[in-house]
This record gives sequence, C-alpha cells and structure tokens, in this order.
Amino acid sequence: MSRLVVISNRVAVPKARGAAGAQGGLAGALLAALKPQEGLWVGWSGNENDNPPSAPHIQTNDGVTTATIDLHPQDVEEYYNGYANSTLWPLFHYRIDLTEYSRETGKGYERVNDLFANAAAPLIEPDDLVWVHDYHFIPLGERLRNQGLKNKLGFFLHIPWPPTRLLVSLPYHERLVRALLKYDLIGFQCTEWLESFLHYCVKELGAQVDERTGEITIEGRTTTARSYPIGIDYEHFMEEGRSREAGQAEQRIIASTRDRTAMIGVDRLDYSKGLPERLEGLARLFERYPERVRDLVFIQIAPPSREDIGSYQRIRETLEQKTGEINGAYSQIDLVPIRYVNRGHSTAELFGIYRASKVGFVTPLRDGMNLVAKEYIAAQDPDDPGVLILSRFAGAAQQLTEALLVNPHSPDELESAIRTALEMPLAERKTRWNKLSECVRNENISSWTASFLGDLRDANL
Ligand code: ADQ
Repeated sequence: MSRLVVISNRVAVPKARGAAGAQGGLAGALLAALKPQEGLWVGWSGNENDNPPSAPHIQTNDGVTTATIDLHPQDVEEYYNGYANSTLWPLFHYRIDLTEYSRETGKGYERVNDLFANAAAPLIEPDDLVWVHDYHFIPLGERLRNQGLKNKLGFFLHIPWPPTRLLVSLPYHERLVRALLKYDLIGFQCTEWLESFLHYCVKELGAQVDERTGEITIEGRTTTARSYPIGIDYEHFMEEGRSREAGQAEQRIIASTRDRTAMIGVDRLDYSKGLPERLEGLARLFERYPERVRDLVFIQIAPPSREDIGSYQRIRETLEQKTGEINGAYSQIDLVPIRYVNRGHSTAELFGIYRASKVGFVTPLRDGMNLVAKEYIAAQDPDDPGVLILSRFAGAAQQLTEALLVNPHSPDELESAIRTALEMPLAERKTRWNKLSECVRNENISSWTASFLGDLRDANL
C-alpha cells in the first residue's frame, strides 16, 4: 500500500504513546489515516522566526512523521493573516465587503507555497499519495508538479467555493484556479460548492465538464472534482461523552438553568458564523414575547480566533456590545438571558453542554460544513432529544434536512424557529433526531477519509 503524505497549514503532533489526551476532529482522523502507513504530515510549526532554517524540523512519534517549518514574520503577515485569511477566507464566504486585495499579500502567498513545495518535495517518495488541505495551499499541487513530482495529488477544500460572479472580483483568479486544476482529485464539502466550481471552469476557462463524474478536461488534461461531506469522529466523541467530565458539565448547565431551557451556540469568533445576526433573532423574540425571558437562556461559547486581523477584532467588539445591550434590556434581578463565554472547552465538556441544551442554535451566514451541528446531534439523549436550528447556508444543511432550517439573515425567521423548537412535541423531536443521528453516525470522519483516499488511489494519471 502506498504511503500517505498530508500537507496542511497546521500539523497536529501525535502525542507519545500513553500520553494523556486525544486529538479530536480532523487532526485525529488524519492521524488515524497516517498511522497504519507510517505516514508523513507536513505543515507550519506555528512559530515565527527571523531566520527560519530552510530544512524542515522532522520528528517521528507513534508511527507518524511530522515535518514542520518555521515562517518569517513577513510570511506570516502576508500569507497567513494576509492572503489566506483577509482575501480568500472572506471572499470564499461571500464577504467581498471584507475582502482585501493586495499584490504584496498575493506574492507572499505564492512565496510560502513555493517554500512548502521546496520543503516537502524531497521528502515525498515516488508512490506516495499526497493529500493537501484547504485554502492556504491551492497552488501547492502545481508547485509540487514543477518540482517534478508524478505522484497522485489530492486536495480538499474545507470552506465554501464562491459563485463565479464573486470569484471574478479576485485579481488573478484564473491563475489560482488553473493551479488548482493541477491536482488529480479536488474535494468539496457539498454539491453546492462543487457546482459553483464546475460553473467557473466552464464559464471562465472554457473547460469541458462531465457533471455526472465530475471530470474536468482542459488543454488535454483531465482532473476530477467531487463532493465529500466531512463528518465528526463519532466513536471518539461518544466515548468522551461517557466520561465523568461530560456528566459534570451537563449537570452544571442543568443546575444553573433550572426551569429555563438552555439554547446553545458554539463557534469560533468569526464573522462567517452569523453571531450578531443570531443575537438579533433572540432580541426579536424578547421584544415580541417578553415572557420568554423566563423560559430561555442562551449560552454562546465563542473562543476568539485570528486576533491579529482587524475584521476579527471588530466582530468581537460588535458581539460584546450586542450581548451587553440585550442583557441590559432584558435581564431581571434573578436572571440574565445571554451567557457569553470566550474560553475553549474540552470535547467531553462540550458533549455535556450540548446534551443539557434542548435547542442547538447554529446559524452561520456561510460555512463549508459546520461540525458543531453534527456534534450537537450526536450528544443528544435519544429519549429526550433537543432540536437543532440550522442555517440553510451551511454545507451541513444539505445532509441535516430534518433540522429546523433557517435563513440566518432574518431575525423574524430565527425568532419563529426558536419558538417552534421550544414548543416541539417529544414525538416530533424523536422522529427528526432519529434521522439526523443516523446521518451523523454513518457519515463520519472515517468514512470521509476512506472515501476521499479511495478515489485518490483510483485517480487516473
Ligand atoms: P471551523 O470554521 O472551525 O472549521 P466547525 O466545523 O464548526 O468550524 O468546527 C469547529 C470545531 O471546533 C468543532 O469541532 C467544535 O467542537 C470546536 N470548537 C468550537 N468552539 C470550541 C470551544 N470553545 N472549545 C473547544 N472546541 C471548540 C472549518 C470550516 C467548517 C468545516 C470544518 C471541517 O469552516 O465549515 O466544517 O473546517 O472541515
């Protein structure tokens, strides 16, 4: 069997055998795929260094080798904070109003992709399967080809692919997409993003596209694009859910909410997650039905992310202000309607928090998939499951059709979905949850990895 090489911006260093703690989610799944094949994982160390060594730092632990490189502060600014997170991230989440277009950061992005290609190429053996992840590394496949690599190269995009009309606002968009087409297999989270991508290839590049197989032919070369909806590490998540820590977290929520229903939101503090809009929906509910303040407590867990970027600092301020306003307007002497928490939680704690919350409020404006929606479903008590309110603009909405699907831009729709969730009879909650849970259990992270890698192995070169 060929060895697997994973390349992603950040690398999860495997813990030494017997060390406490486990890697969750994507990191855990990739480690599980890498281990049996003594695979290699290449990425940024997360360190900034004024004189970064040109050779990667190589380490082998528990069957997985990691090769990490430090980046110069200018590279971090231009590649990571700049092009990846201030140009591609907002644009791909349909936010051209927040997208920054600068030649310097574009150059930095290309330079760092070259840097990774130079670092990774000598470590890759002829029949290795190479799997590159996410928007940080769209041109990396092309750069590896330029180094003479003939390997099968796969790419998975964790975020949405934007409609053609938005993408063409990006200078050099054609160059970016032509580079992406140098991979042999390109994976998207759902058919909507895949369709946008195929549309671009036809409309802007004049490629020939077979919509049934996802084959794209351009200048005599064919590559394949398909949808592979990512799932959660179901077994691991359920195991964490059986821990004492999970039970304690559940009890803390139950004890502190007493007669009120807990509604939960868990998101990185990111403008794509629709957090201010979510609060508008809640405010509309309290405005129209002030008595609901005594029925409901909304717990929003939002650990800050990408704090060096201005748009992230602004979303944090907006959220603090809105939470303060709503709590100021609707708090009573014995209760506060919103608990806003900025810290991270362990997987076990999150399981307990989800389980104690009878409404899951997941309303991103755009999201590649959204794993919180799936974790919320997995954590529910089958005898008394909660209700998931889910944005129709998350990739997850294509699979989780039994959730209450909402338009996150409409405070009226959000307000009405919260009331529907609070009033939903047990029988309907169970019927919906059974279907949702089957999907989350079966379409999990292992089946996702197996399905992508299976297709990559079969890809024609
Ligand atoms: P994210 O935008 O980070 O991921 P999401 O899919 O919801 O979004 O994953 C977040 C993960 O972080 C979840 O597993 C969640 O439990 C965890 N998390 C969030 N808040 C936490 C907290 N306070 N403490 C601990 N853990 C917390 C990107 C894309 C998504 C896509 C994923 C995977 O934007 O659309 O689903 O990658 O492909």
